This record gives sequence, C-alpha cells and structure tokens, in this order.
Amino acid sequence: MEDLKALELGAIEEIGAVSTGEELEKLRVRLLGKKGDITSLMKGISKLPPDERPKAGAEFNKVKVSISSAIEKKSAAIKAQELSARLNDEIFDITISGKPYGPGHFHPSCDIMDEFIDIFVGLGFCVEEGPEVETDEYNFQRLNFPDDHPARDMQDTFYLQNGKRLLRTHTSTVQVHTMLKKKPPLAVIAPGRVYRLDSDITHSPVFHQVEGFLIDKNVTFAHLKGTLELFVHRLYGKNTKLRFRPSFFPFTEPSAEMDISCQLCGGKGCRLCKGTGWIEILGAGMIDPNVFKAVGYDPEEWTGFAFGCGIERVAMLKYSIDDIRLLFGNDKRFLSQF
Ligand code: FA5
Repeated sequence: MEDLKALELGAIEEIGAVSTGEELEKLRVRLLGKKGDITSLMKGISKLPPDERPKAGAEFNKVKVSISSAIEKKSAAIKAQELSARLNDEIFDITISGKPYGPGHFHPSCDIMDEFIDIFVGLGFCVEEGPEVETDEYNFQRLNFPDDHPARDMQDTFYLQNGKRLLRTHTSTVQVHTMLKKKPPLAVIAPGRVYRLDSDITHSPVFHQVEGFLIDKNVTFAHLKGTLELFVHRLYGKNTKLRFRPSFFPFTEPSAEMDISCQLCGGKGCRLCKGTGWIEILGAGMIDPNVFKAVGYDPEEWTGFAFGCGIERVAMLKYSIDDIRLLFGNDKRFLSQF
C-alpha cells in the first residue's frame, strides 16, 4: 500500500510537469497501460492473505481513477493552451476572396430519366411509383414467378429480415400495385431505384429502371414495337437501329429483349458492347394472362404490353460511357463533363 501511495504521488507530480500531448500520452501508457506501473504493482495482490485482497483491490481502483482524472484535466489544459497559441500565431485574412463554386446541374442519369418521362408523358402515359422494400408476393408471386421457379435466379435478390422482405429487383412490381388500385384502360410509366447482387462494367448493385405498360382492348405486339421505336428515335436520333430478340419473362408472353446499336463504336464492336455492336437496354413483352388473373382483371377482355428499361444503360449509350460505375462514383471531374 505504501508503494501504491508513492506511485500515486509520483504520478501526479509527473503529470503536472508534462507540457505536450505526446508526452502525456506516453506517460499514460507507462502508468495505466497493460504492461504499465499500476498493472505490475497489482500483481502483488495475489501474494496478500485472501481477506486483505478486496480492500487492496479497491485501493488500486481509487488510485487508477485519481490518475486518470489528473491525466484528463492535464490533457484539457494542454489542448486549451495549444489552441490559444495557434490563435495568437495564425493570421487569418478575411479579405481574401473564397473559392468560386460554379452552378450545379443534374446528374446524367436524372437527365435521362426526365427525358424518358417527358417522351412517355407526351404519349399520354401517367407516372406511378411503388415501394423499394417489397415482399415476395409483389416482386415474384403476382408476376407469375411460381415458388422455386428457375427464373427467380435470373434476378440475384437482396433479401431482408430473413427472407420476409426484399429489395425490389425490378420496377415490374409497380404493374401489380397499379393494377390492384386502378381499373383499365391504363398507360403508365414507373421510374425507380432497383437492387441486384450484380457488379461489373455494365451491371451495378443499385440502378434505375423505368417500367412502362399499357392495358386496353386489342393491344398487340405491333403497338409495343411502334411505341419503343418512337421512344428510341426520339432519345438517340433516327439513325439508331433497334432489334428484338426472343426472351423469357414469367410475366410476359411472348417476351423479348430489345437491343440498340452501340453508340460508342457505331455498331463495329467495342469493350462496351463486348464486340457485338449491340447493347441490350430493355426487356419487354405482352402481359401474361396469369398476371391479369392475379389482380382480378379478365384476361379475355384485357390485353397489354409492358417493358422495363435500365436508365444507366441508356445513359451509357447516349453519352458513350464505358463503365457503369462512373455513374455512381460522384467524381466531380466526371460529372462536370455533362
Ligand atoms: C427486368 O427487370 C424485367 N422486369 C423487364 C421487363 C418489364 C420485361 C416488363 C418484360 C416486361 P431485366 O432483368 O432484363 O428485366 O432488366 C431490364 C433492364 O435493366 C436490362 O435490359 C438492363 O438495361 C437493366 N439492368 C439489368 N440489370 C442491371 C444492372 N445490374 N445494372 C444496370 N442495369 C441493369
């Protein structure tokens, strides 16, 4: 106990004499650290008779608290001293003009989204939105994805709450929400953020889609093709070629994917289009009768087309961007080019 008292007095004296933060930190480690003076002295407790140990332990704790608080006080005093020295030394010229900030502008993905919406609103479509956190029912079941259907694997899903909820993998969910809320005829576009476990130069784990669907009597694939052709020619110019490839989506029958000629290489083949000259921008098709049944529409009476398009892909093609990740990096050197 005498050694402990001596250590405490010595420590308080040394703390008082320290003049920099660095010295204080070294002293703290020497006194209170794992291999410090107090820890070494504490080892002696085990040699005491058992009935004296609790009292000795309590004494050690008191000394630790007293040294820690002396260090804290000293640290605050040193910081205050350093600040006042800096304030005295530094010259701050308030007459120097600040760094100029240029006017901001929209992100290229927002520009494309707005242009997309404008084109379709001009065609009489109205805008609907849906939640980003969804249930299996809206993302899959009501879109005719039966349980364990292999098409579920095409969309690598981020699940939440042990699979009870998920981050929507596509904006086709808004088809279901809208059909449950409204009666046909309908012409809707649904822009929004979607999520997939996917990452490379043309795939991002979070990206934007615009869903479009039109439900009326006697709608045919020709209406779908005509609408998309008009959209592509408005957005990219009349010389842009487009092609449809047969595909599969559980919620459309027949289904197709639409490619447009690569704007980066003019169709010759490059890194972006993986040498093919074409880039896929959307999936589309005629709404499957099972989707109508799942929302209570009569499939004998109503027909419709739907499509879902990746906004970043469209932006990449329009502005010849060869890596989708640039659109999410928020590097001002990149963004200032638009
Ligand atoms: C779908 O998501 C369907 N819901 C589209 C659809 C809607 C089909 C209505 C039929 C009717 P797909 O998984 O192919 O389909 O994605 C559609 C588009 O999203 C792709 O063409 C592509 O442009 C874009 N896309 C897909 N995955 C990514 C990703 N990880 N990063 C960026 N864009 C992506």
